[in-house]
Amino acid sequence: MSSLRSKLVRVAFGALAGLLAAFTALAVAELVAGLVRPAAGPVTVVGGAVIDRTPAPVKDFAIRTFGENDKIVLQLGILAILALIAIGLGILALSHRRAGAAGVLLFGIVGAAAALSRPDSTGTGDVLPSIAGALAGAVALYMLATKAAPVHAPDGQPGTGGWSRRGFLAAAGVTAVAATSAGALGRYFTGRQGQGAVASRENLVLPKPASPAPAVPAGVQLKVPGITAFTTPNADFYRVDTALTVPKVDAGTWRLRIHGKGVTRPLTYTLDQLLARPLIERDITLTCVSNEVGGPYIGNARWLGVPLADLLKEAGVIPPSRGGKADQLVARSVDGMTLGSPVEDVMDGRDAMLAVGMNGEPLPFDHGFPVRMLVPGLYGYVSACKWIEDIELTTFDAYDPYWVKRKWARKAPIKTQARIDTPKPFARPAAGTVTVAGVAWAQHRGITRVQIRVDDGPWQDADLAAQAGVDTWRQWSYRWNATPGGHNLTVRATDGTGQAQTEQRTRTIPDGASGWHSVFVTVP
Ligand SMILES: Nc1nc2c(c(=O)[nH]1)N[C@H]1C(S)=C(S)[C@@H](COP(=O)(O)O)O[C@H]1N2
Ligand SMILES: [Mo]
Repeated sequence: MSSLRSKLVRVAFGALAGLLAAFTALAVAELVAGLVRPAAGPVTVVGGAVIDRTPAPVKDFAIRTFGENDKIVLQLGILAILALIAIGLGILALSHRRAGAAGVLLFGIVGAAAALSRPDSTGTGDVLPSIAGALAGAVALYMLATKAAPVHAPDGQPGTGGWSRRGFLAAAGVTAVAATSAGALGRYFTGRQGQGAVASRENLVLPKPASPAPAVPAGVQLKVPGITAFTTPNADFYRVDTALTVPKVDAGTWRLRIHGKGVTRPLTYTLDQLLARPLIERDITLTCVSNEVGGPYIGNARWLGVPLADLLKEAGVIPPSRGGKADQLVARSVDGMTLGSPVEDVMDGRDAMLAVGMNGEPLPFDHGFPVRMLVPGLYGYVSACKWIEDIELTTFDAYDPYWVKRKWARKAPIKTQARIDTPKPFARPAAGTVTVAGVAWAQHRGITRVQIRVDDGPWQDADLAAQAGVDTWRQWSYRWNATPGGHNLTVRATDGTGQAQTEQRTRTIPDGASGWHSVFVTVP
């Protein structure tokens, strides 16, 4: 056998040893996480730590480019980098076993540090998966590298291809099987913990609202092909959060604590206690501050929930305008996310709520089961805490929540926006009457006017669909007499205070994108 070929085979085996060691490390970490803390799996904590440190423009780019797949892309990226490093360590271990194994251990330390840095870290339990995984991976690499070491002839001369391929492959096989079993067992434990939550959701019967949603006027939904549905089905509702694994909270053990500055009666609620209260049902449109002009991160649902202002009043909270000391309400989720809303907005009579139902069913896990917060008129990151478990009254001076620490605005009311849903950009509608249509929103102020401009022509009033309420988006349409050629269609809205939507384009950071949406079409 040529020695070059035998060298290549050894390098390939080194790479395989490295990959198997990494696989073992991840699988054992998965097993330990499954036993102690599912949210502390190695890829989850490293991914989470990456998200925490991602600069806002990059995060925005990722959301825009990969949309709701951003987290899958991130996890695949982490795994790809890990695989490359593992291959390198495996080849290194062929000549320097100890160094290779030490390299694997180093990754355990990185993983442990990432776990501790997560906002939902609870301490030592979080570092165990990474440390245990790294130890197992280091042992596996050391052992496999030993098997791949040349067998020396009795006279001290390296034997020609004398190391035992068969011995290596047998060890590799045993490692692979053991690691796969550990990983599968870990998945099983994690899954079993989620099952309690799944069952608690399936068994949850939502009470009837004491205050049902006001009847929606018949004309809220235009019959224009291509226009967004007035009510967004749960399965289509946009999702934006930092959670790499969606928290699966058991409704039976869930608690909500209300405490902090000016709270004279700190209280802890169970879900049953909340459900026993008079519930309200409202149509509310939720929007993400990361939504670009014309973007998709907006949805409208019928929410069922507990009026939040009532709970706060019972706890003794007084709004700042009546002398209350706390001006910021910080909501905290089970995964450590923090969101801050003005106490004044929450208590000014709008339908701020702790939602338990979404379009007639318990909240989907993706959207915050068992309870999330909603404040009509505010972007999601300053109001819509999913998987909420704690409400703390404080001040804007005293505390900056998660996104505010990352340069987003402390206060962020939703900006007036209009979006053209049809025709689509670069569509080729036939000459003659073309229906231009879409949605406009200015939550808690309402939409009173939408105008369309063709090229540089005059602004023309669009026809407004019926308005369900000031907290929802409103559909509009415009019959355009399309003439051959390329045309730019631009839309702008006016809110219920009479304020016209600004033309000035801004970025999403720090407090939401502004500017007019336009679409270019060609009439053949
Ligand atoms: N726990 C938690 N709640 C959260 C977030 C999050 O990352 N974690 N993201 C917020 C943001 S930025 C938005 S826009 C809304 C999105 O809610 P949705 O995913 O149900 O559409 O949830 C908010 N609540
Ligand atoms: Mo958001």
